[in-house]
Amino acid sequence: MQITNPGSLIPDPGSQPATGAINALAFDAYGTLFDVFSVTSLCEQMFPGNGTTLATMWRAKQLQYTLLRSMMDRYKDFWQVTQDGLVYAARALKLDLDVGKRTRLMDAYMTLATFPDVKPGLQQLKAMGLRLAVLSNGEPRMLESAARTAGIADLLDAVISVDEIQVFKPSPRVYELAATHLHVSRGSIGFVTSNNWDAQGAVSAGLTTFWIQRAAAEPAEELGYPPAHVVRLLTDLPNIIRSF
Ligand code: LAC
Repeated sequence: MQITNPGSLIPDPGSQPATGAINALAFDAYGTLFDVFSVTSLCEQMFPGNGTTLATMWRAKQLQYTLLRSMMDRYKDFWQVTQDGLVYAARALKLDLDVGKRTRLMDAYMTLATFPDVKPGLQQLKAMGLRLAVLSNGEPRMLESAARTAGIADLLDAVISVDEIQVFKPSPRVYELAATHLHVSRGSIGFVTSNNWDAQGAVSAGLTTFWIQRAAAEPAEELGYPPAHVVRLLTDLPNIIRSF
């Protein structure tokens, strides 16, 4: 017997699972549907010359804190982790983040801009009869607010947050939630994300996965579970799904 994934308790899918019809799609939120860097202009307005650096470090710290907290088994929700990342980034850059500025920047996270392909892509997929959901690290109120602002709330059958299991992606437990909430078999779900580490987490957990490579120059992560399906836009998905 060949041991393909020593040390892991989850079965190794080896490559993408055999694909049948896709009946439901679960989407990552931040970076996939909502543009986390739409806060950059507000960062720049508050801290001229530092907007891009602050927004970039803020996002990096936010993600790092999700990973650290999952490893420490010390969950705090994504709102808190996002705020902690902002406070750290401002301190590291020696920026004076008073309570008023912190509140305005955090509020901006509730109403992030949506990528232009998102609404038309979701509309086309919905018209094909697919069940659609968000599956995100986000805290439920943050996700619902961003979805409402984007005008996509009515297109979604479920907004699934890691909050109910108190562990962040890429824990395999998170990817299990999609089948449970959408009442479909795991094999008929497609997971869609622009975060390559998230895509590899989903492949490792056994999901058929689509990577939206939003930046052409972005390389795939070296994690060993590359998604087989790579697209540039949400609107590329209907044709691919039809071919399954
Ligand atoms: C999310 C982050 C990982 O929405 O983008 O889950």
